[in-house]
Amino acid sequence: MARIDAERRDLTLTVVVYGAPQVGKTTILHCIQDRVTPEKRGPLVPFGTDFGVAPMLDWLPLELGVIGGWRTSVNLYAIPDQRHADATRRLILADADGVMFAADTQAGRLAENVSAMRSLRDNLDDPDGRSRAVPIVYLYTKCDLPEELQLPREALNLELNPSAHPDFACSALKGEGVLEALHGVISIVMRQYASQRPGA
Ligand SMILES: Nc1nc2c(ncn2[C@@H]2O[C@H](COP(=O)(O)OP(=O)(O)O)[C@@H](O)[C@H]2O)c(=O)[nH]1
Ligand SMILES: [Mg+2]
Repeated sequence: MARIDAERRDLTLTVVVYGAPQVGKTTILHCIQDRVTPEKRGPLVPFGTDFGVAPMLDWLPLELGVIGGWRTSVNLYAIPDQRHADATRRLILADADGVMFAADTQAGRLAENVSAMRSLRDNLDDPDGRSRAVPIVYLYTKCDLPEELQLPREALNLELNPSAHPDFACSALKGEGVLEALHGVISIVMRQYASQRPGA
């Protein structure tokens, strides 16, 4: 949940990029890092690189400036759908104000995307099984690849996004669609906060 300092009007959000291994989560964070002026972001930090496995998470802190009168920062995390990161992802997802679900558009990766979506839902449930409605947007990644390798957006939405949350075609390598998706999820989170704290 967001950390709020009402006196100083500081708001710190947690946004998670979640998805199967190799969908491009770390590349998405690099893409955002490259496009934000250096004084508005920290370094990209990978955590848990021991044991020769992929990092348990990447962390990128961002300063968004003043939004609706609040000085707003974001802790952006990339978390893999991988067993070795189980405890970490539960902890961070429990704190998430918004999620960017990254799904690889390649047809051959559909099963992994579906499995990552299921584990996201499980991990967002609280311990007594109630699901938590966290704002979510979908990033359909690697849209720079040849068309014949990719599933159409409609097919991906049918399998992964039946509730029709906002979706964005993106290429983190080319820098397309990523900032739009980040902006999309933060706008939804900020609208939600404004409606929960009218007049704040
Ligand atoms: N063609 C293409 N390849 C990408 C894109 N984003 C990531 N990749 C590649 O996909 C692989 C996995 O990327 P990475 O960011 O490490 O995935 P992660 O495991 O989800 O963090 C790497 O070889 C990247 O270069 C993209 O937008 N287009
Ligand atoms: Mg990674």
